[in-house]
Amino acid sequence: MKRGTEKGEISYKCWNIRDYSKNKHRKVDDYPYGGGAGMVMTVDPIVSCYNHIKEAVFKKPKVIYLTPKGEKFTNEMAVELSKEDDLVLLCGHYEGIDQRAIDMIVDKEVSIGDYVLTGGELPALVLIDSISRHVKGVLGDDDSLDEESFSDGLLEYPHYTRPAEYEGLKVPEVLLSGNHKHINEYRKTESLKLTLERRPDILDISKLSKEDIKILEK
Ligand code: 6GU
Repeated sequence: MKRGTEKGEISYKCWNIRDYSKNKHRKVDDYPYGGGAGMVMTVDPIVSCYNHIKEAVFKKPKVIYLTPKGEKFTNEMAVELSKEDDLVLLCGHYEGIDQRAIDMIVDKEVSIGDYVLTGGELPALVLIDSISRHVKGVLGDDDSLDEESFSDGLLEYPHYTRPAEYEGLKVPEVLLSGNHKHINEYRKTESLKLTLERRPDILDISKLSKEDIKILEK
């Protein structure tokens, strides 16, 4: 983030919705119509804040509302969103925000997974990190964008670096062999085995070769 910011490739800014409350106590929530537990964020401070933000950008920014009921965030989504000029990440709190704020300004509702957090702030940071690394100038020379986990639909194989032996634990022999055919086979096998064991839900059998199937049958 620091590198991308210094290069001028990305920038980010925080707005506090409370600053847009017209209430003397800077109140931004109220009881839900129809009753029920918890509080709901009111529509006006959100829309006023959005209108203020819109003045600062060239064209209409894409507005993403972070909510546990949103569409599940994926790496694919990160790549798509990295192509946008401006993104507004709207963080809900309490039980949620007034539906009219969503209807008026939100383009997409996004969740980062099946668990409940107290607010959208941490999910917003997750999106910022994941989206930014697809913007040129953000990753350094030693960082890698080829997302082996996910881009080929398999989890990544295990990595090793020096020393070749640590407290009796050795790096697999094949990685020291210099035989790239064998190294690639070893890595593919480890990726396939790990994906089957840990994430069978992402293993797309129709995309596997005969050789891959043989490995998994072992
Ligand atoms: Cl985007 N918001 C909240 N509050 N909880 C979540 C979430 C978002 N994604 C997963 N859990």
